[in-house]
Amino acid sequence: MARPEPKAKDLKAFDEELKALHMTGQWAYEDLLVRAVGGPKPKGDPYIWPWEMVYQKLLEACEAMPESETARRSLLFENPGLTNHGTTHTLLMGIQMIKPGEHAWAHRHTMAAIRFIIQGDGDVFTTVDGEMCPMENYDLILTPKWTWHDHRNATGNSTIWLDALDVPLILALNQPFYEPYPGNQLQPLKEENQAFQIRAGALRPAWERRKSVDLPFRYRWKETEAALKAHAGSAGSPYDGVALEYVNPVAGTSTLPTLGCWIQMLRAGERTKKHRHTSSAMYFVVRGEGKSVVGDTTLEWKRHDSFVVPNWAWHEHANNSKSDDAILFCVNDIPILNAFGLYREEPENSLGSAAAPQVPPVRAKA
Ligand code: 1HN
Repeated sequence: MARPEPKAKDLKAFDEELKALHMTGQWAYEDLLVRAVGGPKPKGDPYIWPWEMVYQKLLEACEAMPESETARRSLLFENPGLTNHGTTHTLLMGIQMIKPGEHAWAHRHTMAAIRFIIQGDGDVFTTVDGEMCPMENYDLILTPKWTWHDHRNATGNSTIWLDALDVPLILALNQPFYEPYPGNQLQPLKEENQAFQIRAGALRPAWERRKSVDLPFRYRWKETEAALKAHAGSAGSPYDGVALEYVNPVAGTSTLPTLGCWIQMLRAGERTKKHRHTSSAMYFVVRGEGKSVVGDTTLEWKRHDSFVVPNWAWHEHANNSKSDDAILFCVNDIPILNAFGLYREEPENSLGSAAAPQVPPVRAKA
């Protein structure tokens, strides 16, 4: 006796059945994979936060937001093209102001942060794990993950700096831990001879094992500017100009495990070639005027503006001046991608347009 033909199952109905059982057939992922031919869509929009607007809002924040224990008077940049909080999908940037006599209480968290000083006189301090770091204009100060940090302004002037953190990444990984400093608002200071800062130079205590990650560190602008000058005659990168990376002073690795910081000089009249990479970047204009073309958007920037370049977006930078250098401070997520071998970079092809992606044949849908 002939066996009955197995009844063909309706795929749509079967998908619904699987869904009710909290399963999905791999075929439902096929669309997602096919859409990834040629790489991701840039996550978020190119966007610029002009300095005059930000500065005005910081002044207003001083009226609206009192000195308040462990909270910070930091205005954070939200990318209009993202649904979660963030300047990019991995990074968060903002500008913070601390008034004369204020101090922001100590706390620590698993989010790593950097400060790039915009207006400081060296008598205001960020204290990191008991080490006082003077805040002078354009210094970079690291507050690595899980280090105690507070900010103290005993001067008569307001101090302003740029904050950049890996908040969106840490939240996406569901790794937030936070602790206000117990009891006292200020962490105690280390003896000077205990400070890490003096252990990271060319002469180091021979009797100690060196700490090599998550270092509290201050990169002085004086030295950064001198390094830029020293490299000014170099070819530099065709895509980023004279770009210097702030490296871990002990291991020579990225600035922090999740954050890469660069200082980039575009010399008078310099215009970079177009490229794209899988990392995202946030920029702060230290000096000069220019423009960055990101995808179809032209961002015209000048001193102290902040802007963002989403990942995998084509972009190029230009210094508008024929006589003066422009300097950009950049924070990127390259270290995150490098940790997993995911960093990719693509130049614009020689014909002046994006290389066409190789599309594999797609199985015909039933
Ligand atoms: C933070 O701890 C600071 O310590 C600044 O100054 C900005 C943004 C998000 C989360 C923590 C600071 C921050 C932050």
